[in-house]
Amino acid sequence: MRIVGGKVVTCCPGRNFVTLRLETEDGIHGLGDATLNGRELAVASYLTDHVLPLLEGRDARRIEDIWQLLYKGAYWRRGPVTMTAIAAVDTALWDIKGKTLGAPVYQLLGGASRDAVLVYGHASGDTIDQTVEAVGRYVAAGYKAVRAQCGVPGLTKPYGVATGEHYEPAAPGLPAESRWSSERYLEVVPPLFAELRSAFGPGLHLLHDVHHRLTPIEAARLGRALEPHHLFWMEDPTPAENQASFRLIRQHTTTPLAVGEVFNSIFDCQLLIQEQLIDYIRTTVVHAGGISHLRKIASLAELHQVRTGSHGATDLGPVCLAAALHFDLSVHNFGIQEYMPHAPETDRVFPHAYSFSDGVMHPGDAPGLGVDLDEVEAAKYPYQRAYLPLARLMDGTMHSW
Ligand code: KDG
Ligand code: MG
Repeated sequence: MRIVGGKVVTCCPGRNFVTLRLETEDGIHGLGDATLNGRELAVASYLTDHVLPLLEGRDARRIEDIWQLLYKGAYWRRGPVTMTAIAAVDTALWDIKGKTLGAPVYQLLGGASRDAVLVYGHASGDTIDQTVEAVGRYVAAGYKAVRAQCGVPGLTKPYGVATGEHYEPAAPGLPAESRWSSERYLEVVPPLFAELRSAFGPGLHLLHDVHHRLTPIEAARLGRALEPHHLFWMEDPTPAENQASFRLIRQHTTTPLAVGEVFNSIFDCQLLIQEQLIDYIRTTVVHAGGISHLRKIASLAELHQVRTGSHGATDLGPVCLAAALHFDLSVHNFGIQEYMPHAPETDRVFPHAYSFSDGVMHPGDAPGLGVDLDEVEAAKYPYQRAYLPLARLMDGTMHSW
């Protein structure tokens, strides 16, 4: 079954998405998400200019071989742009294989390991009281796990606090700048989770994203302060380029740790997993080389009792969400899936079989991934340049956003 063509569709139905569509000689097509927030056109060009010419005429059934061709054959290995492009091809090929065999992708990955996929939603507020109310709305909507982010007095636009109903950090135009103080932040988070635990009792899973802002010793202090409120996880407590820095955090706290949404290969998390420095690995399909590579990460993690907790913010397109759900349903050491519903116009561009109900999701049983791309609808929403914000310390020093 030869690949006879492909194209990259870039659109902005509420936010930017880049989607790869591969065509085979027998008329079956497959989709892959290729969205890299704030750097979308780099991946679109990588695919159009450098990858599609290599795929023409190749056998679409040889998913692993094509993966290795694109990885080893580029000579320049890894990196978010390369790995997002490879992920898009890999995902599209799994979609094609599922459609060809008339089976949902999770059946090809070994079948369901569970009934459905536990997801967590995003609640936030400017104050602790508002955040408690927001978490209450998620509980009322059926969520069994909720991430809570709260405003910090004296800081404008801290990470994760929504201005509307849903949090969307990328904004049209050039990047907005915000100021950051770890000292002020560290005063707010422990009382927030004390309030949440007393309001909702022990049954609700509570999560928090530090978003790479703390030093290892500050993160250790926060983890320890949060221990009485038994979080499901504390995410990205410090930047993880230096994986060994997690040893210090781990020595000082039993709060579970989740890391990896910015990772793009198994080598980014090898030490974190092998030394059991984390509890959840957050790599996801679109940024970590597709379903094929994510399964290898999950297999390494399984050996060390690390579970998966894939990234699932709105900048991961519906094709990635579907692929993540097939992966989550099938992999043995699944932990949780992040879920932020997309805008209604996004859902119109990407009709899909996946569904949410009572705190869990299911990818559906349509052949392949169960997502389509309505190109007529997509054409109504042309790409708009948008960036993630920047963060500086109170004295103006550039910090991690
Ligand atoms: O594009 C960046 C977002 O996906 C990221 O900031 C969201 O940290 C995030 C999360 O945990 O969803
Ligand atoms: Mg995060």
